[in-house]
Amino acid sequence: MSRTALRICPLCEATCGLTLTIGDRGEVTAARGDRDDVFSRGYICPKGVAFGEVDADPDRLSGPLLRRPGAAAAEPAGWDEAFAAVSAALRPLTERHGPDSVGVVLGNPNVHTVAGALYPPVLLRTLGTRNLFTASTVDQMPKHVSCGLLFGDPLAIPVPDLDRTAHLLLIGANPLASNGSLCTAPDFPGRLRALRRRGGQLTVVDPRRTRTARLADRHVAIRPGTDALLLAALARTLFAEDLVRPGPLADHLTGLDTLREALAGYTPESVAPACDVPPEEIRAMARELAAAPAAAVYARVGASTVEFGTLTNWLVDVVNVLTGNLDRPGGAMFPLSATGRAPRPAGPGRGFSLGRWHSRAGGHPEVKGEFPLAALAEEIDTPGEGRIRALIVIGANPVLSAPDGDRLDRALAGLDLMVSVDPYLNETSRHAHVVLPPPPPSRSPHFDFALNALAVRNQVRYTRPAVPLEDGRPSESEILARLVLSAGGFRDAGPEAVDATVTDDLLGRAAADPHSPVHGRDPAALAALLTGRDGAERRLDAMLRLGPYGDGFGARPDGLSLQRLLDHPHGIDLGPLTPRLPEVLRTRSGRIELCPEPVMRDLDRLGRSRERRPEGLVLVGRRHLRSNNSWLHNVPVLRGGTNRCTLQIHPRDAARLGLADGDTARVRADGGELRVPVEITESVRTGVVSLPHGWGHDRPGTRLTVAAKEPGANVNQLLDGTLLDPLAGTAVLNGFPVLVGPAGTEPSP
Ligand SMILES: Nc1nc2c(c(=O)[nH]1)N[C@H]1C(S)=C(S)[C@@H](COP(=O)(O)OP(=O)(O)OC[C@H]3O[C@@H](n4cnc5c(=O)[nH]c(N)nc54)[C@H](O)[C@@H]3O)O[C@H]1N2
Ligand SMILES: Nc1nc2c(c(=O)[nH]1)N[C@H]1C(S)=C(S)[C@@H](COP(=O)(O)OP(=O)(O)OC[C@H]3O[C@@H](n4cnc5c(=O)[nH]c(N)nc54)[C@H](O)[C@@H]3O)O[C@H]1N2
Ligand code: SF4
Ligand SMILES: [Mo]
Repeated sequence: MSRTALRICPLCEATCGLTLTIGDRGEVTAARGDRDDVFSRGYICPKGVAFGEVDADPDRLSGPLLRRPGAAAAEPAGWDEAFAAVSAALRPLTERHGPDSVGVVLGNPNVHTVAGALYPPVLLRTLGTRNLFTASTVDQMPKHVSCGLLFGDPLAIPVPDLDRTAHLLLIGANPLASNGSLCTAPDFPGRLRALRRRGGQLTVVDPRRTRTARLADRHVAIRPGTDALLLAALARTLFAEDLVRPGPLADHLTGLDTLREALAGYTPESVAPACDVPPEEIRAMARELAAAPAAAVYARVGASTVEFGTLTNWLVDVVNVLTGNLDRPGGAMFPLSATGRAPRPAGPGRGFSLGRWHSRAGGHPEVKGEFPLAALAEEIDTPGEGRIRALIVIGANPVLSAPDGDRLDRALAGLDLMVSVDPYLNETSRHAHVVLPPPPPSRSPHFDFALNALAVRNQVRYTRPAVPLEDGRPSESEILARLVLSAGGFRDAGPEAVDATVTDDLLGRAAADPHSPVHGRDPAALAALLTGRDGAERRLDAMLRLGPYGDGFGARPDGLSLQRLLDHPHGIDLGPLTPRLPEVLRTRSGRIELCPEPVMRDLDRLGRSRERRPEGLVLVGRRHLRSNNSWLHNVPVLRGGTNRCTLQIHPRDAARLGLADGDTARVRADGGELRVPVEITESVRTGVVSLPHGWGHDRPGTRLTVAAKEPGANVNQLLDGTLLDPLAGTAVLNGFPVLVGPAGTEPSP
């Protein structure tokens, strides 16, 4: 007899509620959209439909792998043996070489797991290392930096109020393939169509004519890497044409006059040649934004992993401010998540600083406590004291996702200890001495600690594991808690001690906080009130109850708690986004700081970039709806069709270079050379070629049976890791120069 179970989809940022059908043996036989889900209302995409296949991939590891001394490859081991091996290797290393000898790498799936939200902070505190690297520096770090500087909090990220806006200017994002990012919106495509239906306008800025661009009223096929110039000219036009209307925001701003002066030179004429966008079109875009009753500018990966990523993201919110659209319905608004910080009186905060310390080998400034992922290899392979000798990798595949995977691949092979928490033996985890595989998604709980803070509607949902764990198999939370123990934190204690310590700490701070609803209460008595089947659930309960909508442990009886969520399996709607200024601000001035000093310094570099006249080809990425970064190529139902690793090129460029459709092209850049099949298409503009990332599954020693059959090429091997946005340490993955030509000839620009 089959049954059904609810499960929030962990495969992208849209967080759709799914209804799974579970067979006798606990296998997922079908997945459909949960029509009663308060947020996703039944929406599902092909990846969600394939949940069962993703879940049951026979290449998923079912138990730990351990490389025993003298053995060439990792072999199956028991859980206790695997954790004992980690402790035995880790402690002598840190005692001898200090805490920074252990590096930590966190990848994208950590924003989609309960464990990834709850345990890495404790692990990092216990290790005491400054060598943290995450996928943020090949992704959204420029947004954290610009929001940190503007609003004083790198996590205060405004999202477009998609359902109420009248005008969306969407830059370097393709939600029809990605389903959205830093903007959690199940059925993003449907929400864009609804915008058009209610008479709103959609403008898309993208060098490719994507499916999203085809939906737009206006598609601007910009030259890659020049969006900051375009936005500077938009802002300048607003000033020049007296269209600046901050409205009520005016009370919460500093730097408006400085900004006007700083941008005065960015006339549409001065940026047009670099952007390849006519000055009149730039003026029209500015006027449309200013005229819309409510408008939002939103930019993502194609405007983040670029040379001026931080400036671009800063200008996005500058334009939102200048048009009065920040923090107003239909504009760009700050979500309020159920596990976020409860609102408190506004006032000056501690601000956000960059470069409080620097990396050992490359001297890179820390950003939000991290170093650039592009600099990981040099921290391992540059000899000397302080070098990374042990690495803990949680849900990351940097050999494919970061620049110069070949160098990182060699560096990983030289580590004294590498631990991977990963379901697959892939390009990165094949180097691990210990692989600790988390259970598949059907056996894991789901709560969106990170993504609810980026959602276009305030809502909260929790799903318990749809299928119980097999006996003896630890949850990912337990795996990470036991890693914390291996790092030496809690003498002889069990994994539950990790959660208890964090919870006691949280409740202790709340009880001491005069703004908290539990101020003055006994933390131990509060702890005794927590419910939940395990430490992770009790932590969730504590966060919900102390959060903005919480029951305050009885202070607000109808407020949220874990039990309330369990009583509402399809979720609880908390309403549309509401204005949060000035409470959300944490700058030292207590205002929006429009002209932060690091940004002002980088403006010169942007200004000078107008003088360059790029002639050769540049490369940009792309995503496919049935793919997800590097790790879904092993699922047969998600492969094939248009989901292929091809070099897209415009017919005119192809003819110029002597390339025919289906030919093998040679692509070369500073970091290396690749051979890939050519796909001639007018969907990329001239001067631009496009190659997706996450491919290159041809390294030996992996267990990716399906992916390895058609491995594709690793686009990031074209990069040598030196091209970074200096403010955010984020790798330039879009808009870098390449040489291209037919196989057997010298490639040319
Ligand atoms: N050229 C180019 N490069 C890019 C990008 C690009 O657009 N162009 N995009 C960048 C972006 S936006 C990102 S976010 C990064 C992503 O970079 P990564 O996070 O390094 O890459 P993923 O492919 O998401 O790899 C995630 C790893 O997690 C494992 N995994 C899957 N599910 C789970 C789970 O439940 N638990 C755990 N512990 N592990 C799991 C997978 O097997 C895989 O090894 O790539 C970046 N790289
Ligand atoms: N199906 C699927 N969904 C995913 C993922 C996936 O791999 N597959 N990955 C997930 C992750 S980790 C993330 S971060 C999100 C990313 O979500 P999105 O940001 O929507 O990602 P992309 O689809 O890569 O869209 C980036 C667009 O930027 C364009 N672009 C490139 N360079 C430039 C430029 O210089 N200027 C402008 N204006 N545009 C440029 C590209 O042509 C591309 O269309 O997607 C998430 N969802
Ligand atoms: S859109 Fe994203 S969250 Fe929704 S079903 Fe597809 S992969 Fe899952
Ligand atoms: Mo990402």
